[in-house]
Amino acid sequence: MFCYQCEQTAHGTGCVDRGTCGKTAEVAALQDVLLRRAMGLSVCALALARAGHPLVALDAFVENALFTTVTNVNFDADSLESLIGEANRLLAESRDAVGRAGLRNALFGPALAEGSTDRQALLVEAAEIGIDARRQNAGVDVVGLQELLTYGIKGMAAYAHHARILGRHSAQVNSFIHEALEALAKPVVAMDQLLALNLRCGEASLAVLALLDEANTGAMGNPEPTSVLMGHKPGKAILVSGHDLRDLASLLEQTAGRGINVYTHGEMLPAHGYPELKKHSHLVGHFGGAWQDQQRDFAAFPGAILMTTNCLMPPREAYSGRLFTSGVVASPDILHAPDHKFDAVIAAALAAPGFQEASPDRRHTVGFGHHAVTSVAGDVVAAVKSGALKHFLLIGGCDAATAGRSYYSDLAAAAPKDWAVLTLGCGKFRVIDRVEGNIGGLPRLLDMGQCNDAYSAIKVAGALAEAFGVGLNELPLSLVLSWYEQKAVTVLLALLHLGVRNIRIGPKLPAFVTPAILKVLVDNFNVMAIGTVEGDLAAMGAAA
Ligand code: FSO
Ligand code: SF4
Repeated sequence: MFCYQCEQTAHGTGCVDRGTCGKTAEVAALQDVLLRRAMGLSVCALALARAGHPLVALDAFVENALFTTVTNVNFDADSLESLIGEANRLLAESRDAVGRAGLRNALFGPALAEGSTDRQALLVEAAEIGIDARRQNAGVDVVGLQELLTYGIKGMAAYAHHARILGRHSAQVNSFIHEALEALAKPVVAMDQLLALNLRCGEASLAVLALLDEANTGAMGNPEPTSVLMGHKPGKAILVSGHDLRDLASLLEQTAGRGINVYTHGEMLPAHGYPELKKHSHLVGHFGGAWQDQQRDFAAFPGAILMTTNCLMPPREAYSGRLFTSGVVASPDILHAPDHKFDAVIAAALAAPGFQEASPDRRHTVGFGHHAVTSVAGDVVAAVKSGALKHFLLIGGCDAATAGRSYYSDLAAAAPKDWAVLTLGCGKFRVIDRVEGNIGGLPRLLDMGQCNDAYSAIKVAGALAEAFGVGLNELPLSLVLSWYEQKAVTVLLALLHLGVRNIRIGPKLPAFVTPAILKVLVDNFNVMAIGTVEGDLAAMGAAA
């Protein structure tokens, strides 16, 4: 195997025997093959679409296949093998449709794959298409750009999946995913073409963030500032982690009146701000920290646990019997709750002891999405004009266990008292409790939501730029992002598409960003690695 798609890649260069995430070489290989099948399906879909016969039936499958290969989503070889079987079937059907349309000549590479499901044959195929083999043929820079695009569309697919289960999809988003996969199916593509595709991926990424915002707020209402208990109450309990609001909504409905309290974990914390979720009085609080704390948090949680998306870690025995996955998440020997039906989760919660006592009443306020913030835009603009509010500092993205991430906590704590701190993604757990006080009636810390709610930050920045009559880069706004997995790539590409400059990224730069790729990012966008807290704050303040 060779995988360097996330920040915790071994030695900062690549996982080769087994993933730091726990992914086995076999699972990595099957994920590579599944991605290759998705490329084949996209070649077919585009051949038909260009001839005026769109094959939209493939869109959802391709999204799910890509999402399945995101870090910490699927550790289960058997489920990957059955997805590959389904892909083979869809590919054969699609090829037939292409043939019937007289377009067989448009097919190439992975679209022509015969598609075995024999495990050994799949492992051999994986070795031929993997990053190692491709780097030998095309070089590290081309493959680096191919992978940047791959990770961009993996994140897009995850967000598109969430939007789709809430009833929204976008032809623009799906056709870009197909187009990117078609380009990735070609053995060699020129660097400048790959660069252009990556920038276009930013445009499509912005579209998918907007789509998911529409889906979430359409189904759940606009988030509103809400004080959340960061602890627990006595009683039976279910903990819901991941990003899938639809799963949480279904679980809340199915547990109504059952005497079970529901808690959020990790990236589910912002759910408390949505009117359609917070209306359930048994959604009582948030338990634990970010995803990388789950082995400690889940072991300490005396109820059932539902993991709706990444980031899943290999489960510990202490809680594996009361852990459930849903959606595209899978892990060997962990029960899966299909189709938003949670009877087994509820039974496990009732069988577990639950909390005996109440925790201290620690609180955190969520719900500062673009709707809430722009509705007080007048106050914010007045605070800036009066000099009470000097700077906006966005500290967010995805968190992980790797060293160097205390930078984000220290940065938040050291930010001047006349700076507002915006946060989002699971990176927020680094800044919660580090920023106190209010400016102009607003709290200094504004929690905007999940990682996809970077869209809210973009909307707010756009509204401020308009109010002050300046461009985004002229605002007193600094972006300091933490990255871990592929959704962070999607968000970064969306920001670059908007022309946002001077973004700081850490705790270290991705392994797939070669010096040549970094040079392009620096020359065009002045993207930079995080430095020291003091140095970065001084530079941000001076640039304001
Ligand atoms: Fe975090 Fe995981 Fe939301 Fe990521 S929970 S790391 S960017 O999946 O998606 O922020
Ligand atoms: Fe390694 Fe990350 Fe790939 Fe897992 S997802 S194998 S940790 S690079």
